[in-house]
Amino acid sequence: MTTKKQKQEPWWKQAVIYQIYPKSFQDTNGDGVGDLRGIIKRLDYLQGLGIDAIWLCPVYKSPGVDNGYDIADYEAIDPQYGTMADMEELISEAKKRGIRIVMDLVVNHTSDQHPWFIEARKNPSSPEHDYYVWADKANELKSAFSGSAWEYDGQVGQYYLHLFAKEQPDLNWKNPALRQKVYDLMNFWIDKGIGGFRMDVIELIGKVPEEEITANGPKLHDYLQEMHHETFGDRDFLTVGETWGATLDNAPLYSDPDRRELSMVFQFEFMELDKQAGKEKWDTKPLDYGDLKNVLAKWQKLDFNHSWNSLFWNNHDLPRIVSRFGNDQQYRERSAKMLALLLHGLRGTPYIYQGEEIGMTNCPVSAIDEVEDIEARRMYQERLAEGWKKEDLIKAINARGRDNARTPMQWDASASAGFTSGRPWLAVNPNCHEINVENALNDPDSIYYFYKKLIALRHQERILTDGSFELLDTADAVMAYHRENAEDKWLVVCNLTGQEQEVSLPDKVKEILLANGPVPEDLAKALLPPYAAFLCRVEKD
Ligand code: TEU
Ligand code: CA
Repeated sequence: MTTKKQKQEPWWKQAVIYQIYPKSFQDTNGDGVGDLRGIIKRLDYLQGLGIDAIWLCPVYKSPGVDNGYDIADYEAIDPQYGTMADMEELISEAKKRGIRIVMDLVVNHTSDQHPWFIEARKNPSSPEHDYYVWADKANELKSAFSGSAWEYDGQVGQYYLHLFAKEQPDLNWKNPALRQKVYDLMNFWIDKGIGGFRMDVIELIGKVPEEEITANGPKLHDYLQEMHHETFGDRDFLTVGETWGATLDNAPLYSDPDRRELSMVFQFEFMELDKQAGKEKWDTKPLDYGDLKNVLAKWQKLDFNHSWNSLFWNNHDLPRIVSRFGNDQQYRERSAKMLALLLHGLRGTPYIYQGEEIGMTNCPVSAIDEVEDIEARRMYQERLAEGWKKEDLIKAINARGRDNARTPMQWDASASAGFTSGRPWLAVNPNCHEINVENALNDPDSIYYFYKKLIALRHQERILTDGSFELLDTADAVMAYHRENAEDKWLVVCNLTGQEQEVSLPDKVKEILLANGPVPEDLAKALLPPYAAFLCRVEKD
C-alpha cells in the first residue's frame, strides 16, 4: 500500500452555513432585541437542522445606525448583545455541537464613533487622520444609502468619504499602518477560535476615490493576499467575500487557492434579474425564468478546481425568496421546497438565512414610520423630494426593503412568536401563528425537514460537491439539470411557476431521493404540477 499523502479537501466544500441576524434571532432578557444568550439557547435547534457553521452578522460595539455594520470597537461586544464572556461561550458551545462561528468582518468602513475617527477629526495631523479618506472637493461618488458619498467636516475643513451612511466613514486601505490595525483585530478573533470571516463589501477596499473607482480597484487583490498572509493563511478557516461585482472572470482571482486570498465569493448576478437595467434595486421588473436559469447555469461553469462559489437565495439585505421568486400564499410550502432543491442541488457552498428553513415570508408595511432600515428610509426621503408618490415608494419597500428579512425569527405561535417576552424592536410578522418552528418540527412534511434532508445529502453524497453540472433543454418555466461523477448520476427537475408544465426528459429513474409531491412515472412525457420539484438518482449512460 502506498501512503501517498492525499491533499485534504477543506471542510467548507461539503458544508452548509446558517446565517444569523442577531438582533432578530432570539431575545432572552425581554428588551425586544435578540442576544448572544439567545443564540446559545437555540444551538440545539441548529444542530438538529444539521448545519456546519453560523455566519453571525455583526455583534461588535456599535451605535447601530446600520444595525452593527457601523463598528465603534472591533474587540468589544455590543452590550445589547451581551458580553465577551457570552461570545466565548457561544464559540465553545457551538464547537461542542460541531458548529463553527464565522464572524462578519466590516473593514471597508467604521462607525463615526470609532476612536480612530474621533481622533482623525479632532487632530488632522494625527496618524489616525490618514486612516480615513479625505478630499478638498467632493466628486460625483454616490452613497449606497442615497445622496453624495462625501460629507463636509467643518472642524477639519475637508470632506470625508462614506460609501454608505455618513456615520460610516470609509477606511483608507492605502495606509499600511491602518491595514496592520485591521490584521491585528482579525487575529484577535482568530485567536478566540472562530472558524471564519464573512467579509462585508470587501471588493471596495481597493477603491481609488479620486478616480471614482470603488469596486475592484487595482490594489484589491494585493491587499487580500497581504491579509491572507498576515492573518488566517495557515488556519483551517472559511473566508467568503461579499462581492456584488463578481463575474466569472474575477471570481477565480478571489478564490483560486493558489492565489492565497479567500475561500469563496458571494456573487449577486441572479439577484439583479428582477431589477430594471441601469436603475436601482427599488425599480423592479418581473423575473424572466429563462434569465434565472441562464445565470444559475452560467455560474456552474466556474472552474471549481481553481475557484469556489457560494449558493444562497437570502440574506439580511434581500427580500424573502418565497415571496420573491416563489408564491407566499397558496403554494408557499411547495414553492419554498422547490427553490430549496433548485439551489441546494447545485455545486458550491449553500447558505441558509434564518427563517428560510421554515419558509418565512416578506412582511409588508403601510407607512414609512413602520420601517427601521436606514437604506429604505433614506431612499424614501430622497424620492419623495423628487416628486415620487408615497404609495409607490411603500410598494417598492414592501417588494425589496431589507426589513422583510429582518423581522423576528418565528419560533412559535405566541404573541411575539417566541422571540421575546417584551416588545420586539421590529414588528413580528403576523403570519407567525401559522409559520413557525414549532409547527415545522411537528410536521414531518414541513419545509424544515426538506432543508434538513438537503443538508444531510450534502454531507453524505460527494456528487453534490464534486459532480459536474449539465443543464437540460426544457421550456423556460422548468429548470432541469444533471449532476454526475464517476460513480453516480443525479437529476433535478423544478417547475419554476404556479402553472402546470410539460417536460420530456431522457432519464430512467433509479431512486427518488427527495420530492415535494408525486414524481411522474414516465419522464419522457410528463406533466409537472405547479412548483413541482424532485431529485432522483438516474441510470448512467
Ligand atoms: O451590504 C453591501 C451593500 O452594498 C448593500 O448596501 C446592498 O447594496 C443593499 O443592502 C442591497 O439591498 C453590506 C451589508 O450586507 C449591509 O447590511 C450593510 O448595510 C452594508 O454592507 C454596509 O456595511
Ligand atoms: Ca435581549
